[in-house]
Amino acid sequence: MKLSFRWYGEDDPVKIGYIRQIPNMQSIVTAIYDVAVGETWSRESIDKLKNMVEEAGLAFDVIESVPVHEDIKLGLPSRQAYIENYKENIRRLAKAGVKVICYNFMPVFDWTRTELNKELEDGSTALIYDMKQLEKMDPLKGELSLPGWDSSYTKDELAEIFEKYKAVDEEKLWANLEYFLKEIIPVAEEHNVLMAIHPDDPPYPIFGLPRIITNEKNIDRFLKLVDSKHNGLTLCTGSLGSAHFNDVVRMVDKYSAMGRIHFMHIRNVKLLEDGSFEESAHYSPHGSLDIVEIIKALYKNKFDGYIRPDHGRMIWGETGRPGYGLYDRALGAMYITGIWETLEKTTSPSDL
Ligand code: CS2
Ligand code: MN
Repeated sequence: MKLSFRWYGEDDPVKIGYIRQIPNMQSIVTAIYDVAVGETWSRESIDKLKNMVEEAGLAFDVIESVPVHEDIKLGLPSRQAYIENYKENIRRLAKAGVKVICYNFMPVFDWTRTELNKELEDGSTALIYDMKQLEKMDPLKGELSLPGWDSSYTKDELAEIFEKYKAVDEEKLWANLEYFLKEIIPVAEEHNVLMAIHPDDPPYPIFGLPRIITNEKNIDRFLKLVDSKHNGLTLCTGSLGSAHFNDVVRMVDKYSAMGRIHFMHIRNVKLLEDGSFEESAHYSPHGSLDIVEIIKALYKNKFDGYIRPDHGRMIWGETGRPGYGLYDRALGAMYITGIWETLEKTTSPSDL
């Protein structure tokens, strides 16, 4: 496995030099943030980013994300131009040495939470998702906006997009995803880039919009749409693990054995009975996921892709981007490394 860390570029309050100081850290996971969704990324800005990462002594080999334009998800005639741009981004990133591109296919909204600073028992704060709160949320009204969302839409534009999604049910979304994959995966194959779709977070429809990368049955279907290693997964334990119906250890074992996981997001969540959840420390006893069993499954299958600690809590008075402070993610990185080192020193993959 190769340990990596998400960095939001020069404006990130977490300095890249600090990331470098985390033991065993190898790669930076980043993106170009000042280009509108669907446009091409300039070669100059890709090279500039690559240089910053490499000057810090880290590798520039994972991009999260190259976002997918809404017209592609909606299957509109205008999608073709955006797909061509997407292919061009794959080519340009491959040329800069990128090995894995993470993306998602969630209509309109990326990860969704109901509170970003919930104080936990120990005084740390975390992102939470409360079922009852969510039922009361209406993204078309009020000022609601989350850091994972594309904030470039006005309320009127958002209302228009919702209107367009009325014609897109789950089957239509599958068809649009298949069309997209059949266009881009051959380009990824040619340039030796591994595409890695991120599951929907949380893994079920919200606000009446369809979501399909949600459970084992659907991920099986996804992998068959284009049966190529280059059509792979970002397996986000926290996203899949925030629903009772997903057995995350089983999914990690199954898909890593198939060689289809290229990128792991390791996050723990405390899942409550009604489906609400709190993001927790990575340490297994603090959440509902058994991180040791998850890493064992990867080790057993000789996983050699990238792992990054996903969202962390805010601890030790840190302020910053929700979920993306330095300290708790650094603790997560060391926890992952510690489990991996223990396995390497005590266990052979074939014993598992
Ligand atoms: C990330 C996602 O912060 C997160 O939870 O895992 O925002 C992720 O970057 C996207 O869904 C991938 O396209
Ligand atoms: Mn994730």
